[in-house]
Amino acid sequence: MIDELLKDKQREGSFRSGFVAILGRPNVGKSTFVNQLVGHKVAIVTSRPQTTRNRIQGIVNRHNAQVVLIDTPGIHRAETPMGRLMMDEVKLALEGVDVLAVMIDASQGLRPQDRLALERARRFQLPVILLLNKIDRISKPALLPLLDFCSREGQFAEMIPICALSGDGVERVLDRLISYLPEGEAYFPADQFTDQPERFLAAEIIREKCMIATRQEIPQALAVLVESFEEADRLLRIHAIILVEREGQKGILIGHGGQTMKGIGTAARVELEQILGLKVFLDLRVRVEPDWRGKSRFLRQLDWRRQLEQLNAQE
Ligand SMILES: Nc1nc2c(ncn2[C@@H]2O[C@H](COP(=O)(O)OP(=O)(O)OP(=O)(O)O)[C@@H](O)[C@H]2O)c(=O)[nH]1
Ligand SMILES: [Mg+2]
Repeated sequence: MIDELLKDKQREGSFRSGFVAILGRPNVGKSTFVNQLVGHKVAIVTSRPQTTRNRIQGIVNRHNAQVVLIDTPGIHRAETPMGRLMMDEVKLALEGVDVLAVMIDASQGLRPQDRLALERARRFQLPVILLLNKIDRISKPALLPLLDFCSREGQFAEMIPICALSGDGVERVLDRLISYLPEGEAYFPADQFTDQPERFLAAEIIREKCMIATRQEIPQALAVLVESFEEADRLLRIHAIILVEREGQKGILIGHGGQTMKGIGTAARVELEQILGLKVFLDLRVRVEPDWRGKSRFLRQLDWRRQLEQLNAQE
């Protein structure tokens, strides 16, 4: 039905489509924004910086347009091979996009750490929209001077205050983004909302629950590898390995009498069942892999696009 509507519009020639990359330093709310507009969870969200590690497309369909939002890892000065891989993902996300959106956390103002993202955006001859997120945390009188300051700092096609968490202002952003897209047909069918296969979304949901359950350096030392993902009789069986870097981290993740891991497993299973609409059996194991973030063998294993190629080659 929606497909038919989209096709009608496309025939009329007034339909627009294109790609938008969302850039910004870690933790400003990029993934929250993408999920909010897509209307489905395509990217995990935590209160910790450097949550997103790969570029992820979230597809937004409206009667007059299809907008592919590309969520990216927070831009920072990378110090580990993992960090450098994340910054490579940002680079790849920028290939062939039509518009750029740079997000800042309005409650913290425009910070020196935002400059890396702003500089990156400036290198392209593309319109740049500045999104001032988390306006629920800032008073109205403080917003005007911030807008004024930002307009002197950079040449933005638009500056839009939003609250990605509640959705306040996000449809306006979408309308403005659409206005910069070329006329053209949809790239994806109307029922597809991400390019990330379910198998890897599952790994991400597990990682999110682990990150939420742990503190300090552990959230960033985690990785999740789905070893098998098999559906039979409306039951999805997922076996996954959670990598940590040290024995102590493993102990914390498992918790007293296994309680922490049990909580993680339940939270991940409940959410996966809701997202995938299937009963899920989840088997989680924790493995210590010293310094996996510095080893290219593991980093390759975590690249879902590469993993997908390998899985397809095996078939
Ligand atoms: N108060 C408030 N919090 C927000 C808003 N948007 C996002 N957050 C919170 O900010 C934190 C970071 O959100 P993410 O969406 O993971 O941020 P990100 O920019 O994708 O972070 P990285 O993936 O690490 O680069 C989470 O705790 C969100 O709930 C907002 O509009 N208001
Ligand atoms: Mg993110």
